[in-house]
Amino acid sequence: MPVVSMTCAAQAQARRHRHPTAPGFSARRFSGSRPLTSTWKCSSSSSKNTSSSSRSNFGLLDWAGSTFIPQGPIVSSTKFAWNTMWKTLMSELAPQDQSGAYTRPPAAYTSVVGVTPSFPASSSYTLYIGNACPWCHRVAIAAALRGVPAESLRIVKLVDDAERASRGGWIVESGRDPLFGAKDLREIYDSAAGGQYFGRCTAPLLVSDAQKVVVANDSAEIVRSIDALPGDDVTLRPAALAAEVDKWVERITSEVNNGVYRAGFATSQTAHDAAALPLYRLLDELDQHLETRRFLCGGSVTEADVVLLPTICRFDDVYSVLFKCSGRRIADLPNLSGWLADMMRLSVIADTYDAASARSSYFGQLFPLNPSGIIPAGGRSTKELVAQWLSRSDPAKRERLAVGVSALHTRD
Ligand SMILES: N[C@@H](CCC(=O)N[C@@H](CS)C(=O)NCC(=O)O)C(=O)O
Repeated sequence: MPVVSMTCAAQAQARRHRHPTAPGFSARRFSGSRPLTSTWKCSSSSSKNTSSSSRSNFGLLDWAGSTFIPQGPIVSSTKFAWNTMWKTLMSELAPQDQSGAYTRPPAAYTSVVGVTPSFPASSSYTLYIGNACPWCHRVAIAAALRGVPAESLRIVKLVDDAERASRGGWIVESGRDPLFGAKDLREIYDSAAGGQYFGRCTAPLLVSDAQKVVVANDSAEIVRSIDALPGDDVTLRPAALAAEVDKWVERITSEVNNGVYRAGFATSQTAHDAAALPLYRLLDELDQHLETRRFLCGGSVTEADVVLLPTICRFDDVYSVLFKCSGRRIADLPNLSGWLADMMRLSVIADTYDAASARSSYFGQLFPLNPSGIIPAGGRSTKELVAQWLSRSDPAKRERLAVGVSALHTRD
C-alpha cells in the first residue's frame, strides 16, 4: 500500500541524510535520467535494480527534498488523504463512533420460536445462513446438534458477493430462494418485512413459512428458537443451567465474538486496545476455566460452547492476522485447545465449518481491511485443520474431566 511504502521510504530518506554517500543519495537524482525512487527502493532487494517495471512506478517522493517541496508535507498530506478515504470506507463497512470504535447495530427482529406466541414450535421455518459468517455458524452448530428435521427447519445457503448483491453482501447460493423466489438477502428482507426494509441485511435470518414474516435476525434468538424446535432428545440450555449458560453467552458474545470485530474494525489505537485487551483477558480466563471442566458449563455441551466455537475456529487463521488479534493464539492455550478438540470430536460439528470459504470471505471481501484481496498462502483445508486441532489434545486426559457423562444434555 502506498502509505506503507511511504513510511518505509521516509526511513530510507532519513538514512540517506545520515549517510550522504549511501546508495540512493546519488548524482542520478540530479542527472537527466529518472531518479532512483525511495518508494521503489523499499520494495526491491537491490538498490541497483533499474528494471523497466520498477522504473514505471510513480514515486511521489521523487519530488521530495527540493527547496520547493520538502518531504514532510508530502508524507503527511498523502497519509491524511489516504486515511480519510480509508475511514470513509470503514464507516460504510462498520459503523463507527467518535472514538473510532465499531458499534454493531442492534438486530431489528428478536422473537423466539416457542416463546413468542405467534411462532409455535410446531410450525415450519426457513433459515438463511452464509457459511463464512460466525453468527451463522453458531446457528448451524445448534441445528446440527439438535438434529432438527428439514420439515421444521429448511436451511437456505447464502454466499457473500457484494458486487452481485443489490444491497449488503449476501446472494442466494442456489440462485433463487425457495420461499420468496428472491435472488439476494435484500429481496428476502423486503418480502419478509412486508415492504421496503431499510436496516442492514444481515444473516442469519429466520422466517416463518406460514406467515412469510421475519421471526428473528439475531443469532442469539435463533439459537434459542432452534432449541425449541422438534429434533433429537437434546437441549443446549437445560433449565437447571440456564442462568450459568446465559451468563457465559452474554460475556462471550460481547468480548469474544464481537470483541474480534471491534478489534479489527477499530479506526483508532484506543478503540483497538479497548476491544483486544478484554478479549485476551477472557481467552485466558476461559483457558483456565477449561482446565477442570470438559465444556464451559460442566461435562456436556451447552449454548455457551456453541457460541464460543465459531470465533475459536477462525481465530488463528483469520482474526489473528486480519483483525490484528495476534496477542493470543488458540494453539498456545492448552485447555482451550483441548476443548476445541472435544467439540470437534462431535462429528456433526466438524462438518459445520468451512475453513476455505471463511478465509476467502474475510480476506477477499473486507476490502477496506485488505484492499489487495490477498489471502495468506498455505491455508489448511477443514479436514487438515480439524486433524491439527485433534492432535493438540490428549483425549484420555479430557475424558477424565467428565467420566460417564454424555457430551450432550437430554431434555427433562
Ligand atoms: N447480531 C447479528 C449480527 C449478524 C451479522 O453481523 N452478520 C453479518 C455477517 S458476519 C452480515 O450479515 N453483515 C451484512 C451487512 O452488515 O450488510 C447476529 O448475531 O445475528
